Amino acid sequence: MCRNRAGSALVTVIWVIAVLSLIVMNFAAESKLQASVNRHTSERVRVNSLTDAGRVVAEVILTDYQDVSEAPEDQTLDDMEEEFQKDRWIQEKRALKGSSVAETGAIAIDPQDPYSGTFSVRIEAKETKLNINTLWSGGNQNWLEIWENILAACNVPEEYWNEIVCSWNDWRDSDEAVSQDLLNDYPRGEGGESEYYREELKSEDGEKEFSPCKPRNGEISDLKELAMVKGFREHNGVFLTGGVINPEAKEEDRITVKSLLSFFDVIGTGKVNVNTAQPEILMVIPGITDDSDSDNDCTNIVQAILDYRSESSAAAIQDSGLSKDEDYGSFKDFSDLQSRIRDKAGYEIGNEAANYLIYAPERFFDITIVGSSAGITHTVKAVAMVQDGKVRYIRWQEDP
Ligand SMILES: [Ca+2]
Repeated sequence: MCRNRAGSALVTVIWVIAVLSLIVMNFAAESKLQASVNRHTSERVRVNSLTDAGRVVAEVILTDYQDVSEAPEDQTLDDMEEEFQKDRWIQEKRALKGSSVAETGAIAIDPQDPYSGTFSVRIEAKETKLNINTLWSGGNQNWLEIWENILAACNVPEEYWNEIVCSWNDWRDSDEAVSQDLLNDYPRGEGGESEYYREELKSEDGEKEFSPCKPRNGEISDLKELAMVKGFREHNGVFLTGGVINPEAKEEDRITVKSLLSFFDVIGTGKVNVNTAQPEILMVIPGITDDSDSDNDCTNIVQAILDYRSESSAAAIQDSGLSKDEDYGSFKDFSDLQSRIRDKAGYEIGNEAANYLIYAPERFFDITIVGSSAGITHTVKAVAMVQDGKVRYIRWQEDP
């Protein structure tokens, strides 16, 4: 009896010790974890302040980039240094004004301290591409012509055209009627509505599977969504990204397409800024593009636009006897564009182009800010609007 009691006391003591040591072990593990959480939190706070710094730089560039002058041709290193001392972001402002894109590269917060972290900023003007949400049967009048121009410019074989355009139209329109033969000059093909997307589908090569989904039946807010759309699903989405559609074919039979995505945006009026858009975008605009009824060559028209809108070609234009003030620089409006290209270069821009062009300085910008410290990266993707010298954000995504 007595022995039994002593035995059970011993068992109790052993249990208490076991429980206590478990608690101690847990406590030790937790404080170790807490230390690592603290470290992570402080790094996190640091990268957040890096992206904050990037946001401030983006706003500094955006607020007055329109006012900077082009760099003088005979600028010396000393001049550049002097400019840089006056305005740290002069190069980025010029780049944004001249080519619609500004990139800072990685900037160290404290160049003396390698652990202080870096941030980088990239700004790209919007309205230099076409808003795809406007290119459907309820949108722009010449939407089919624009699609044909883009598909041709990307070298997409004609057998795919009708299916791509019908599928996009069905994804975008609110009804459930399957589009057919929108581009009836080309081989048949059709779009797809809910019925098509109801089941899991395999891509042509049987590799990629598409989960059941529903067509958007409205505006899309991210171009990535196009990868789900019938027509764009072909050949693993190569029409969107660009590349070879038949890599298995012999080299001479391979077909390379350009990225359709490079023509599109999801924000904007559906018009592009004639003063900043890239030549390949201008070439697909109705009225500028090749027209078989006239002798116009869109390459020449677009070249003339690029020559006239650029201040750096002023010298060449002056050599041709035109006065500097009125003949180069940004186009003010459609009649300015039409008359300068007609009178000075001898090419005709069709009136329909007026529906697709804007002339004012950009208002919308894509901004990407990356902060990086001790292996932790924080990315912000934003869309900003600039009005009356103020920057407002219409979209803000952290670590998208
Ligand atoms: Ca639909």
